[in-house]
Amino acid sequence: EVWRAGIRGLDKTVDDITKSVVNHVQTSLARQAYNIDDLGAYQAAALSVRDNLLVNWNETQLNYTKKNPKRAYYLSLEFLMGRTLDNALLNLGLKDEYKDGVQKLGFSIEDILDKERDAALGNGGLGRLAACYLDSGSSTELPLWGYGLRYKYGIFQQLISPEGNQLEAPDPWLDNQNPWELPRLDVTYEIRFYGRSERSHDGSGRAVWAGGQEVVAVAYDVMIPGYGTKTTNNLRLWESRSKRGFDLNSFNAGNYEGAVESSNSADAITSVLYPNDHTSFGKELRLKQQYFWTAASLADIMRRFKNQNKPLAQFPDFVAIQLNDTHPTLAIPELMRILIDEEDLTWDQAWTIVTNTFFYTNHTVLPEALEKWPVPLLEHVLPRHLQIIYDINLFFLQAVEKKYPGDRERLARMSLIEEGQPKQVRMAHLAAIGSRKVNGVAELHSDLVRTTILKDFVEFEGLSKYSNVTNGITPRRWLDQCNPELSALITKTLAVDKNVWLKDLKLLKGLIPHAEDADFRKAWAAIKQRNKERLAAHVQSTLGLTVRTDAMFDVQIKRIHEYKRQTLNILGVIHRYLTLKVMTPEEKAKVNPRVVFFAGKAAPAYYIAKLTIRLIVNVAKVINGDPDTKDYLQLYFLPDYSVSLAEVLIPASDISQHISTAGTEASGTSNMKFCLNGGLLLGTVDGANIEIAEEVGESNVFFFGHLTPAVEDLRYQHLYHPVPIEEKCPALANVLNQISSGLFGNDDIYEPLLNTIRQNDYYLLSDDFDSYIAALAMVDEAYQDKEEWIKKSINTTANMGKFSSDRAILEYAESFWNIEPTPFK
Ligand code: 26W
Repeated sequence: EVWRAGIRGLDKTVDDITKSVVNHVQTSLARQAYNIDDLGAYQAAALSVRDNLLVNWNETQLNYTKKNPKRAYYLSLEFLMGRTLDNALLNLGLKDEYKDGVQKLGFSIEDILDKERDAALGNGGLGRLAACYLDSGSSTELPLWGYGLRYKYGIFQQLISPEGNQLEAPDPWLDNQNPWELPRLDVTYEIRFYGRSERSHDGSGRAVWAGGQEVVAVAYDVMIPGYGTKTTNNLRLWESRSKRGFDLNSFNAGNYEGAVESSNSADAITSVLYPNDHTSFGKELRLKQQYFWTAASLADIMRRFKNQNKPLAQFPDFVAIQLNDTHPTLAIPELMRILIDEEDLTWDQAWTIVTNTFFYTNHTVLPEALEKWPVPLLEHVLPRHLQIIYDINLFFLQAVEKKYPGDRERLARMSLIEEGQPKQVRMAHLAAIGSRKVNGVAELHSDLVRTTILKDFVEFEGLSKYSNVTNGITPRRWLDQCNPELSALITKTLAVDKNVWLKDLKLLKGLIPHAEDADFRKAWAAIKQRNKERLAAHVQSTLGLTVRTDAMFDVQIKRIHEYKRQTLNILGVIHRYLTLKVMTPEEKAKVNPRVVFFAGKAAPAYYIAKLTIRLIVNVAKVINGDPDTKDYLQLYFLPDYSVSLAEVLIPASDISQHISTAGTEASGTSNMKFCLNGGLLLGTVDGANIEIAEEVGESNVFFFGHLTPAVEDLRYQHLYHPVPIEEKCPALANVLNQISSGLFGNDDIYEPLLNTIRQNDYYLLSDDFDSYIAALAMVDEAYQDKEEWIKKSINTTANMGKFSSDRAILEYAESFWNIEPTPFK
């Protein structure tokens, strides 16, 4: 109660709340309270909550201005925020009051919450991680700001055609106005593109970047409330606008239209989020997005620093900038440009500042995901930056040459420039040498970064720069908010206030002894059951499909990608179906019914991933319609996966699948969300699965498949000593042949997908299929013993404390950024 009373700004009682909501209906929305619908009620409630956040937000910024601590800035091209209202209410501790308040006005809080559209400014893991880190930054009271882009269209809306094809529709998420953003029309910067790099005429000989096009960046601020604290940090998103300079020449020539018309190209920069993850296309507009955002963010950071009147050499004492993957790497040459061309520092002075300011997190080692920009494109769009990159490269390679004289191959491998037609700039190399620290996102992945893609750099610069911070998730959204009943049971059982354990997640260990208590297990299982019913009700109301709830719920939800191997899962489902088809009624009676859920988007141009969706949808039609099997196996592809859909699916899962080819999934974060909610994990020895098993115990995880060190060899075998699939894995060959023979549609539409396995099978499905099927059988067997299963579920949740994003963000704060919690009364 004390912490809540302390953070209240304006509205304290249910009466205050109803008054403030009605006031917003009448003044902000200009409507009458008696004819307001759920959407109007949502908007008014959101504006009322926003008033409360604003009080804290203002005080937070004032606190920072007064104390002037070192600050960290998280630069991310994606922030996958999801909905805000429920989270804001929980973080403010005002959920019950608002529930009562809107009820007094004749509304249900659930209906109102459901009216909010997701803010889906991200593709998947990397963007959702950024959102969790912001929540944790505020909750641990760190001076941490986010910088990103205010896309007009978020990740596309996914529709599934009757044939099972993914169709993409735009996501105009701002159409109903966004109550959570504050336009800052006074915070603007002019960002240049194209033009030329010249020598100045003032005798100094320094470079001047001139001409080209100028675009205006306008700030929009999003408040990030901490849980149980007043600290409310800021996420600043940039919008591009054309510079509406009035063209007097056109005007005088009688061309009024031409004079007021703005060019589309300026607005285009922040119009849409690129929907690719793990593939880089080298598109000019994407390059412009990256520069526009990093230049605006750096200008803003520099302006804030300069307000303090400190020498530039102290910049790294007040500023740490985290690069979320290589997407913001242009910030490195941009800061060099500012320091050399505008501030007149020497190269060495500038480079010292730069390399003490930036930190780089790598999120993938897949070669197709490593960003490279064609030199001719960079030269055209950012001529001065290309010169700076060449200079960085020159000095760097000179140092390498000094340490390894005559080692030309090493120089070629380490160069920022990859030879070829055209030459390309390797952004991961630039990010690595321009940063103070480089990290991967789980132990195994950080090892792979050190031993594969950045091996030469570790050798040259030393191991201590290359480290690990295992990812985390916020337990506020991913337990308290999405699974309120489980959260309440945990609070009651631990007998501590929920605001204590939600901020010190290791306290969950206190649940371990209760796994032996039959009443507790009963309560635990009943909550899982109600979460399954909640999911079934959601599927019923959104898709009109009836899901049985007395079965095991088996879930795989994530971007559709070959390396994540949804294909392995669907082939496993078909294998199960074929097995059921030949069973006697007696055998079937022993089968444990299973409902398999898939959800996830495929990049619009990713043909094989789209075929996978099509296969899943068509297999579902056959299986769900087959009277022989439908009591034992159901299959659903839920369209338009989103943060909000994940919040319903995750608490309902008994088992979830994280089955990437070993060494390909950097971390995974949904694996953590499932386990925190008492779902067990079926997975490969990859990413954070490994650390989850270390924490919860291997007996509570179902592992299968080859290990990372074997992968390279197996791929070599596939290429040079291929064994026919019939011989190598007859069970898999049979499944593939059944698909080819038309069991799920009588054409050869799936052949290109099946051929990826029959031919070089890069992701090793044929190597892992048998052990996958065996693992599924072990899951079935374990599930038969309900009491044991519930114990596993409880012990899993109890041991997930490590994976709080509070732990992760504090690791960044302490070992990288050197920033400290900065609370205020
Ligand atoms: C240039 C195209 C592009 C776009 C996005 C390449 C790569 C990306 C991201 C780095 C992909 C991504 O989201 N990676 C995921 O990051 C998560 C957070 O660290 C990890 O949990 C996932 O394993 C990783 O795939």
